Amino acid sequence: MNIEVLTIFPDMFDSFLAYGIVSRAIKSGRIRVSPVNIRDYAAGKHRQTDDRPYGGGAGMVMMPEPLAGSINAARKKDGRAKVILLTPQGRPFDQDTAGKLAKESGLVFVCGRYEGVDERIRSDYIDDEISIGDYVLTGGEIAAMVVIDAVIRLIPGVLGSDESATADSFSNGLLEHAHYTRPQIFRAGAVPDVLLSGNHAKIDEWRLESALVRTFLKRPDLLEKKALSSREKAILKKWCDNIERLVSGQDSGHQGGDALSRADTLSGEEP
Ligand code: 4H3
Repeated sequence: MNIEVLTIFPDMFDSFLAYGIVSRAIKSGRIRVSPVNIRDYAAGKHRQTDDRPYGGGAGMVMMPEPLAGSINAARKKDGRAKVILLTPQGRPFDQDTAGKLAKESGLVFVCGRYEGVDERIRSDYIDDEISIGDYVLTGGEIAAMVVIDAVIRLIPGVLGSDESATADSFSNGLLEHAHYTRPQIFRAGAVPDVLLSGNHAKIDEWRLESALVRTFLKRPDLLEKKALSSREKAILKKWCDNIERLVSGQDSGHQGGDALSRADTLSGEEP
């Protein structure tokens, strides 16, 4: 995949492109990322890229000519490339959008600064507007890095075989299960026995239960959107039943029962 990033601060991308999976994907030739200085397409002695807003008011606006020049140059290299503006007014970015963008042959990211880009650029040169969340940044560059990072890890071959498992962490609509590594005891916390058992069916079951419970506690909105499998429903039902048993035990004046500890597989490992 060919990615061009149009920005007045191309050097901001140096460290982003120099490390980890992103750098490896570039070295392997699976992606090419070219930051382009919009100023290279600006005219005049001062190579100005921003100007005062018509109608007055505070702040500056990105001038249309340098943006049009840099977008046209990118389009000339790859006529099929999709041109994306990073803006708080864009479509909310999510894993689903990342997956769709990963199938494109080329992407051009337009990074605004100041109050944003001239409206005629937005209407005539931009294919898609994306927002990484409901907050305002000083420029589109960090938002572009977020989108590029999420997209390239979904391109076939970019993740190694031992990394690729994490690719379906969000695409199954759930948060990931808890993770543990050595040591087996850290402060007061022990690694759950099931993870040491070598029983992979039991481990899969525990991980699905961990993912479901964490999603319920931290992001119930994700469960509402998701079509649950019968296995997933059964796991959540087990938690319901255990809580019901605990509550009805309290109603009949019973003290200190162990209904919740009967939620065997997780028994207190989840927050
Ligand atoms: C994107 C860009 C937030 C997001 C951005 C986001 C500065 C765009 C300026 C730059 C405009 C003001 N802020 N949520 N900021 O994805 O050029 O909007």
